[in-house]
Amino acid sequence: MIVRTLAECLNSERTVKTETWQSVRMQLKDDNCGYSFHITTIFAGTETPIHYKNHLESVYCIRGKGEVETVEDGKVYPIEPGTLYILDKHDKHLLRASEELELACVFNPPITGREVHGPDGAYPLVD
Ligand code: 9YT
Repeated sequence: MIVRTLAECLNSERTVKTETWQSVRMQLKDDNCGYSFHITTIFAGTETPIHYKNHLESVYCIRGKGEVETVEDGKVYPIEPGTLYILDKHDKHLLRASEELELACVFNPPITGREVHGPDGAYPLVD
């Protein structure tokens, strides 16, 4: 079994920060489970364009307030504590936080830990 705490992962190479978000990658590919697990903070008042062309992702809101817009159809879905959104179609989306969002995220295939979003909002597929 593997046990980690958010606190110990925070002050380590598992934490990645950009202008609009910070993510703590608590579980990665090298844990050999077929998925990765992240606690992501989206900063208040920001919009992040994202398109995970090579990954499926589930995102559960723990805290905060925001919305996600799917670019193809312009639909806007509110995000509040208890909301889960599932990017089952590699949906291109815009993630907005009106209040700071704390999100629990799962990726399949797992992130290796080195990725930052490319200019197209995607992560490259490692393998
Ligand atoms: C909200 C969201 O897509 N989080 C994904 C994880 C985060 N962007 C990361 O760890 O790179």
